[in-house]
Amino acid sequence: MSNSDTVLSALADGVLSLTLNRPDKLNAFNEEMHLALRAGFQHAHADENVRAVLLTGAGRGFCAGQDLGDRDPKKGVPDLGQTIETFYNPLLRLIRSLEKPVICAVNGVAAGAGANIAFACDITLAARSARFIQAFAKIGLVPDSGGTWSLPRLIGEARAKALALTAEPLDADTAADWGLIWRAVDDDTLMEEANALAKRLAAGPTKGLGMTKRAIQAAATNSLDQQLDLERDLQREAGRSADYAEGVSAFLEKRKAEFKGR
Ligand code: LHQ
Repeated sequence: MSNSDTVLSALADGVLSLTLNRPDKLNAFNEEMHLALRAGFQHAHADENVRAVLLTGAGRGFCAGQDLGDRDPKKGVPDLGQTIETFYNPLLRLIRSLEKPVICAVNGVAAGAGANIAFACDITLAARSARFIQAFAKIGLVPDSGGTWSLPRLIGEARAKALALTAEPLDADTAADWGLIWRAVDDDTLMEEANALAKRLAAGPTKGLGMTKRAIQAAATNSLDQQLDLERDLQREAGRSADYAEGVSAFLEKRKAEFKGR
């Protein structure tokens, strides 16, 4: 994994905690942080000891999107498509294709790509004081990091367009009411709740949870017939897993299941 201190990384109880760590810039992405976060998610893909990921930010912000200091137009016309292709799109694909739960704890403001990365995670909690801002409109850009895909799917076109065109901040409670995130919680309990959730999921039947994630994501583009076929195929695979055998045995023996993630 990366040695950069722009992303703090720790593995405990099957949870890989990745903490964006440029607090003086509200954890805006520079190239080093991009590479470090990517390395963290690549590690999560490769290491079977990682059974859940918890993404959060250090300091008072979650992530303010791209570091605009790195993209000063006075230094020449930039190719932002290249930035997207090189950094954001691979990150989004790593998060969505990871067949393990990704929990996001939004500890403060999430702006631009920072907001849309939070929406791409599987279960997103936010501190009640956090705000989500589609800041792109303020600087003449288009929502990226999957925002134009996830926003209309999660909250419908009317709300998606209003957020994206106005760049008005959305508070955490409303984000939860609208279904953009799972839950808004009191600021001082956010990390406790997020850690407990991540730990619980990391002790779960990882293979089955991963396939559940895959199936729900596939529903965005599948017909009902395709989805029914996918459920059949995934259930066949899940039924062959050691965790299924353990889950059923534990139920019949009236004891707690000890899942191994296999
Ligand atoms: C920042 C940033 C920041 C640098 C706060 N950069 N320093 C993809 C492809 C390529 C290029 C473009 O972008 C993208 C995707 C994107 O993400 S585009 C959207 C980029 N992000 C933004 O436009 C958000 C810019 N930030 C803000 O609007 C505000 O900072 C928010 C609303 C996030 C927070 O406001 P406040 O709570 O009032 O904090 P602040 O503005 O005072 O920021 C604190 C510090 O963080 C400050 O530095 P300073 O040295 O003055 O204390 C800011 O300059 C710095 N900072 N965001 N993106």
